Parts: sequence; C-alpha cells; structure tokens
Amino acid sequence: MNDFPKDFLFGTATASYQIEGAVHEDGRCDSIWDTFSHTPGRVVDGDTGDIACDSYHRWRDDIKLLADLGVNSYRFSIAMPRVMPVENGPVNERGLDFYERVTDALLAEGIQPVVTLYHWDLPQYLGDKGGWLNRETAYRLGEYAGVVAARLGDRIHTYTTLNEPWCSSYLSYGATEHAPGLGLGPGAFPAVHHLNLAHGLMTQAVRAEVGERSECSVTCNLQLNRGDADAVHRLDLIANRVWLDPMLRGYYPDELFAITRGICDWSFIQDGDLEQIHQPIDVFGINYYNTGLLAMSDRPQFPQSTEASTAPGASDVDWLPTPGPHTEMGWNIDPDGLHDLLVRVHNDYPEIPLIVTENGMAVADTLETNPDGTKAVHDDLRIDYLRRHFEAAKRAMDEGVDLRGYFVWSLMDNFEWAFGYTKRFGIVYVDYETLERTPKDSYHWYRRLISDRRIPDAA
Ligand code: GCO
Repeated sequence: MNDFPKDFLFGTATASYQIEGAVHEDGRCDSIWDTFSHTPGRVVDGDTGDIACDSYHRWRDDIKLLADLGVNSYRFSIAMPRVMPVENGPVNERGLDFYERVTDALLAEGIQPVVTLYHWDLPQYLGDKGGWLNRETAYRLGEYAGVVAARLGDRIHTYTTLNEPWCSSYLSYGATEHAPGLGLGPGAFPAVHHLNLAHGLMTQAVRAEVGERSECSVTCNLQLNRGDADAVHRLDLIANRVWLDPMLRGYYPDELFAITRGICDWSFIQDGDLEQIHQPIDVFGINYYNTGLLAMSDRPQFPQSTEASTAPGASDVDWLPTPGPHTEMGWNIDPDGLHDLLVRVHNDYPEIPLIVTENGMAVADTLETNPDGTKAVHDDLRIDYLRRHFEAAKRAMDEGVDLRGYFVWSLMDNFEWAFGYTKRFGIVYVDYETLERTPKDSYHWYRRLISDRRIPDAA
C-alpha cells in the first residue's frame, strides 16, 4: 500500500538569492538583499549571496541531483533583478533565458517546475522608493509576473506569487532581521497590505497569460501557536488571517482592525483593493517548521527584539520558551503542529487544496570521508525530523485534508538569510570552499520515500 497518491507532488525547494550567486552577471541589478548582506552587522560573519551555491553556473548539476532523487517537481524562485534590472527599462532577455533553460531542463527530466515569483530579492531601485511601504511596488510586481508568465507560459506547473509575506513585511519592516530591516513595529502594516495587493495583481497577470493551464498559488508561513487562548487568537489574526481572509475570502477580519486600533488606522487600503486581492487560486502553500507558545502580557513590547516585535498588534502577547528538542535554529520540533495546522486551514477554508511548500531542519552536519575516499553526511536527526513530519501530513490526509504535495527545504545547504552560511538545511551538503555537492543520508532516505510513495520505517 502506498501512503501517497500517484499524482502527489514530491519535491525540494530553493530560492534564487539563497543559491544562485553570480550577482553581477548577465545584467542582474542589486536587490535589497545584496544591499542588506553587504551592510556590516546585518548577516552573521558578513556572509553574502555573492557566490552562494553558484547555482547560476551549476544548475545542470543541481538538476541532475533532482533527477537522481526522483522528485516529480522542484520549487525554485525567479529573481526579479535578473528579469527587470532597470527601472522602467526593457525586460532583460538574458535573465529570462536562464530561467527558461532551467525550466526546459527540468521538464526534460520529467520534473514539474513550481515557481515562486517573489522570494524576497526585491530590486534595489524599488527598495529606494520605499520598497513594500510603497504601494507602487505592488504594481511593479504585477507587471513582472506578467513578463515571466508570457515567456514561460504553461511550462510552469504552478506559479506562486509570494513566499512568506509575513517575513517580507513584519520581519523586514516591523523588525530588523530581514532586508531592509527598518524596525518600524506597527509601521509594517502598509507592507502587509501592499503584499496582499501584489499577490492579487500578480495572480491576475499570470492568469492573463496562461489562463487555467498553470496553477496559481501563494505560500505563507502560517503559525500554529499553543498556550493562552486569547494570545493564540490574536496572533492568528495578525499572522494568519491577515493573509488568508483577504486572499481567499476578500476581506480583512473586523477583529484585526479592532486589536490594532491605536497602532494602525489601515487608511492605506483603497477602494477596490480587496476585489483585486481576492482572486481565485488553485492551491495554497504552507511553509512549516515549528510552533510557538504564547501568553498574554501586560508589558508594552514595542520595540523589542523577540519574535513579538515582528507581530505588531500582538503587543500584549509574550512568546514563551518552547519545550525541546530544538533544531540548530533554536526552533522546537513539533510534528503534531504540522498536522494541526493543515487540519485547521482545511476546516476553515475547505475549498482550497493545500501543499507543504517547505519543511525541513537545520542540523550541524559534518562531512565525513569514507575509507574509499567517497564522502558522506550521516544526518539521522534530519531523517527523523522529516519522517515524523511526513507522517503528520499523512495523518492529516487520512483525516480528509486535500494535500497535493510536499517540498523539502532544501535541496542543498544555502545562504540562510541573516544566518548566512552557518545553518545547513540541505539534503545535499555544499562545501562552500569547493562548492562540491554531497548527497546526505536524508537525500537517500527521501529517494526511497518517493520511489515507494511510502514513508520508510524508523531505523
Ligand atoms: C523561509 C524561506 C526560506 C528559508 C527557510 C529556512 O521560510 O524563511 O522560505 O528561504 O531558508 O524557511 O529558514
């Protein structure tokens, strides 16, 4: 008996700035992440994405790794700075050529491309005008989405508009952890709305090119929090329903306005915006890693440096330490949280099929050399993590959740944003001196899962 249906999408995920490098090649312009990573003190060890995994040159090797793994899909992102490097300038065909080559090579291996149109590398020229605080950014992203879809068309299985708008707004404008790192607290709410607007405009632009021949989607890192019920409810509004309701239902919840009264007047919402945002999509992507534990608090919390600062409006919520074990990121391991999150979203939005667009674990991996000179990474912790999360997803499916696929983050170790190269999420090890790739034990484990469509028993 197989655990997963025949057309279930098994994949791995990556993102342009995290793997490509080649930041000055073929006409690419700077992104806000180039600026941020080159600003001293922003990224651990001063790491940047200048070289990263050099996938811009080694993409054939990477596709070979995918083919050997046996995945039927691959989630990667397209860098707007390669496609539209000049403000109001012509489209950069060389940028599109690169992604077209990747797309066709994937298809030749029977691997469906699942494209993220925006995975945080906003062109710096848009950053200079306020980035996501500026409504115009949403329109530029819409145009860009249309340009990509016009070139790649229905060769792309699924177009995903945004990756984790929570990070692109709260973590980037509310807090200081991600580019541009402005630390504005509740000043991040305009970015939230403009990202929602961009999602709607991008979806319409893609549809105008490919109609129903490709699927349209968006990916959010929805939160599954535990603890005090009031606190959990507040964070649900701020971190989950702030995306789900406008995108899938065409409104912001009244309660969201109520709990943010006094810190945001939402006057940046213009007439007609919600109709623009509320576009039919085919599948909703969820990135899941861990859970939170919350309590109500009577301390005012702006600004401060814990996760709460990234959730304006949650100013009366405390994040408590979670019970272990934890990953190298300090994130708790809670597979039930994935099950509970999938069931919750399915119950509240039963019309929309779901996909796990990211799940994985940072481990302090060590590269070992076998007696015969070959190399190996024995990442049992990651295998255990993945096994338990696949089981949790499977349990949710057995209970009726329409889950269409699962993408492991990540195909290979890469630039982990503010953590630089210090955190390894890959199922393939990258030696950053030589850029050599070595499949880890988890890669081999995942290959077995895919070929059997069944979760291998615990060792
Ligand atoms: C995100 C991004 C990825 C990360 C991954 C691990 O979720 O932050 O989509 O780019 O690398 O999640 O933190």
